[in-house]
Amino acid sequence: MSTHTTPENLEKIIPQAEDFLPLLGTDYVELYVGNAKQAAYYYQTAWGFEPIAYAGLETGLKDRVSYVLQQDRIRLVLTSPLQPDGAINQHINAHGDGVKVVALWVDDATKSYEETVKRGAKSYFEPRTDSDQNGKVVTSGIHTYGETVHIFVERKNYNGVFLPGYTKWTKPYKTESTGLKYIDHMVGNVGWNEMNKWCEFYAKVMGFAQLVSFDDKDISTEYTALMSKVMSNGNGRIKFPINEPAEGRKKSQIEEYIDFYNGAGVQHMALATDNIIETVSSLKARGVDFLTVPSSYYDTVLDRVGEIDEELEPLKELGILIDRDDEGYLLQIFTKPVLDRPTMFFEIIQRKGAQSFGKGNFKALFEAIEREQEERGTL
Ligand code: TYF
Ligand code: FE
Repeated sequence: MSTHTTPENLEKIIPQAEDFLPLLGTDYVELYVGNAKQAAYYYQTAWGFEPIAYAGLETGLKDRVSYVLQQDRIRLVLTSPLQPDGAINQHINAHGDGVKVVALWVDDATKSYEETVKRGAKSYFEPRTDSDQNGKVVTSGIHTYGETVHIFVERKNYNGVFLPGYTKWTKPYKTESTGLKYIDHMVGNVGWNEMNKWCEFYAKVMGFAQLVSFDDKDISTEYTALMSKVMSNGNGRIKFPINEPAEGRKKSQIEEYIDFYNGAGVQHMALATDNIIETVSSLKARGVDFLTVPSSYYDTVLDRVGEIDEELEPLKELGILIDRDDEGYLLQIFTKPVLDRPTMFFEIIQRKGAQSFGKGNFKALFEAIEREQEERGTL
């Protein structure tokens, strides 16, 4: 690990006055999927997201449908095409289900567009204003790695359910939340030797700073390797680690992703909880599959991380991993891929002071991923 800067320090290093792209948070994450109705059911039932908004045939759309679900500050949009051809079909054809849009909540979507395009961002769409009886929303978009895009959302003059064009959507049964609060970080996998290019994009075009860097020495197992740098925006609310494959004795998990996703894309979303034991117990009870580490991990973990508030037994039972840095500790666990392709997965994270990413768990985690790769015959 070469540098470690906390979000608090970052605010000092990058004075707000110089932040040309102030980001208020993640506005939503949109996935293009083959069957949005069933994906919405999965995120509602298994993950505890609540139905919020809908757009489709009933609202006048002819070619696509979108469902919006929310849990605390996490908002997901699931979009499917209703006709052959077009950008959504092409995206699904190339990648399978996956994240198309990482939307960022801003105060000024026009300025966000101008400042980033001026610095070299490739335009996805120019600022546009949409309105309905609830007010108006300004959006604009730029491209990032692969076919993924960032949309800037300015909603200060809007009080509708989601965006103009969407109608309120409810279901006759109530979803029990699983205690997920916000998106802690979103990780991109990029191709061979592309990590630095995309980190520079986040630095130069979006004004992000590098928080941490991991090289293949930090994170290689006996077989596979990867490299990773964590980029963060000025106020530390948005953290985007970028991974690239590294040469190892066998196929890197990042290469496996790139092969199956057919290019760069979002690898995992880390969702934060205040009570990881309850959250993971409830996700497991609803059928979400997690990676497991050998029980021997728990024989020595407390020697490594020291005292923690939680009892070790339930953590061991659930397979939750623990790591510590100089600011505190964190608890984390990773799902298996949530799609048929070994592409996207989720991380559940509870931070107890630590602002790092679980470096002490990398080896155990990557070995768990390799066991899955082995079963798939893709190692
Ligand atoms: O986001 C992170 O950096 C951690 C660790 O393929 C990680 O969650 C890094 C790479 C990877 C899986 C997990
Ligand atoms: Fe992560």
